[in-house]
Amino acid sequence: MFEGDNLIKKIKAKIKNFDFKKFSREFKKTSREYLQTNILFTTFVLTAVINGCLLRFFTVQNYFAIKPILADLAVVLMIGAFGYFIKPKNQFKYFFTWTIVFTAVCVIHSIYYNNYISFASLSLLGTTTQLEGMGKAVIENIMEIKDFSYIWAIVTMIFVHASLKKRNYYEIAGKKERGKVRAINTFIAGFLVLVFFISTLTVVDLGRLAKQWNREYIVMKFGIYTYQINDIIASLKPQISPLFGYDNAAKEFREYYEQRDYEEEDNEYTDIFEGKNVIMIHAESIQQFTLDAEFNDIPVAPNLKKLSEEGLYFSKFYAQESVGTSSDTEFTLNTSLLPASSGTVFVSYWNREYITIPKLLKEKGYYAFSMHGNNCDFWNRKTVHKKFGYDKFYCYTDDFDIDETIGLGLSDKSFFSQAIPKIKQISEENEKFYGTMIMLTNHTPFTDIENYSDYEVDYKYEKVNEITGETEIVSAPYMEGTTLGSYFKSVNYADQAIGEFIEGLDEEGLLDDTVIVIYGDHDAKIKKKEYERYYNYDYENDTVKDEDDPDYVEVDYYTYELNRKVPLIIWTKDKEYQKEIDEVMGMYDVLPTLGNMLGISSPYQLGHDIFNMDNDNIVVFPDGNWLTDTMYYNSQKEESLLLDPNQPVSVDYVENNSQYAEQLIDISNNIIVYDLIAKSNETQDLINKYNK
Ligand code: GP9
Ligand code: MN
Repeated sequence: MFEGDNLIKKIKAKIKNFDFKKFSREFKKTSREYLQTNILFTTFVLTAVINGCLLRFFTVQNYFAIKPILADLAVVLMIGAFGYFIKPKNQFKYFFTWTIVFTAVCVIHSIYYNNYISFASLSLLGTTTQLEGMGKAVIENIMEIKDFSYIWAIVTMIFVHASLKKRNYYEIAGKKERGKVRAINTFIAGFLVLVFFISTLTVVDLGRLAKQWNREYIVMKFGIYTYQINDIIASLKPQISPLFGYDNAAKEFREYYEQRDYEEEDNEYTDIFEGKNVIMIHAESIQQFTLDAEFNDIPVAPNLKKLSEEGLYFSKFYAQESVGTSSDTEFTLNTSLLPASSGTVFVSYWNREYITIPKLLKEKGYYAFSMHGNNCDFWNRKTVHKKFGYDKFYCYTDDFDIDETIGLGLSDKSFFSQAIPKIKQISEENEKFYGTMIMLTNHTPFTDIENYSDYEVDYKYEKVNEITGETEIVSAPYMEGTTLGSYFKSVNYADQAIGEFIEGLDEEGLLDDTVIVIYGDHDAKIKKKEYERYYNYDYENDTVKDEDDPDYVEVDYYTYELNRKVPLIIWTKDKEYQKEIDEVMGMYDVLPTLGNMLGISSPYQLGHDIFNMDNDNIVVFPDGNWLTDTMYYNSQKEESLLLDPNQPVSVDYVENNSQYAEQLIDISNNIIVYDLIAKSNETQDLINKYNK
């Protein structure tokens, strides 16, 4: 007989003789004893884990998914374990402090998600002025009762503690509890849950956790607490990560630029604006759909509409911003790179070398300036603009008289009117110039505008008066009193300001040799449900049409995402170039496209000249989503929408584009984190020139 057979026999006998009843009795007894002497700890664990689920319920909506529950449990157990090193009568302080921390994490992310449809990142705390400025927006716009529902955990802990104290629980537990043993056992239990959780992860999951750009995905798979810990580590990354992984990043970077099949050919737009002045109008939060919107036959943005018809109008143009919003757009537009995967370039990676439009134009004898009516240090602009090659940044009280404040700072109308004499002077002192005008008034929460605007967003219609029998005009509130309604008023104001600016420039003769470029910097981050009212208003009953109504327009994830597009207009007074370009295009295509017209390009640009694309452009978003003329791909859910159902695509198409998107995000992020442009031999000569 073999040894193995003997062993199997023994095991079989053991199983046969195993007293299941006794085992289950003992298990029940031990569990009961455990629970009776660990009430506070159990409450702590349960409240934290339930809050993790609740947060996912209100945000990414996978509340019962097992993976994030395991991850939350592991984190809470391992942190909670240390509480057992404290005597029972003092343990409340420890567990309660952590309950407050966990609850705060949920509340903060819940509020943030409401507004940004993403999770907050600590790396944004880098600029305190950022917080000050956003404070108002946060309070006025985005807090909802559900964001505070997590506080039940704190209340429960207080309640449980009070009742335990009353029945002498802590003294009894103090006699029974062997703190160190319990601490170690609990920690091991947490660790085992963690190991089990890790065993369920895929390579993609781990890769995304490390890269941190797909925030929603991380919370969906790893839970909010792991996300938070990961985010703290990631926010230390600017200091730490350049110390690791450089060789790999540099190799990938070299290979990418050596091997990529990229050559911008000349086309009918090449050098058309060579030597002309350029004024870029950074139109805060203007979305493309506002150009076609009207209320009671009065258009919301008549000036922008007119400019779009008189110039080159890119009607499917998308910003590619991440958590750095305005600043990310400035970065992507000026460099044709994507924003940083964690943190923001303007705050954490501004001191790297980038090839920017102002630097490239300065090589051609331009004077470069930027202007903004808000705090000079907001988004660290004062430092960054200098680094990006602007000769001067005109900002707030340093250069403007703050004679009218709307929302976050100087009103756009005052900003533009004060800017004109400055631009006049610049034009007199310099042969040619490149200027960026960063608008401000149309910034969330849009409420201040109600005091300045007489634009109406109600619904006026004719109705027969039942008493007099006469037809009269009546008004239904429609978008009045809603955030989207205030937004339309605010866009109308911004549109007027742009109109006045262009008129003013013309009066000073500043348009004759100048190209005006207007771009929306990102969408207005207005909630989906606001659009439901806009598209489905029943004016007769002042309600929103029912979902069953045949005319009901559904605003789903894809409708919302596709509607985030912003206008891009390239306009000259002579209206020589008029065309609507309706291929999808991203912010990173501006440098290659406009650059071709001005005679500049960056060797590291990741976008393309849209006029060289044959309906095959791809817009890669910093969260890994991508858009082509054929498909919108949601990388968080790994789902997609086919834009033209008659044009099906292959599995390869999706895979190749997803890989391409990841590659661009990686290359770009490596350039940013490891300062690869500065370190590349090729660019050293160029950079020396710029920094003269
Ligand atoms: C702040 C303004 C707005 O000065 O540019 O920035 P945002 O909040 O859109 O990033
Ligand atoms: Mn902005």
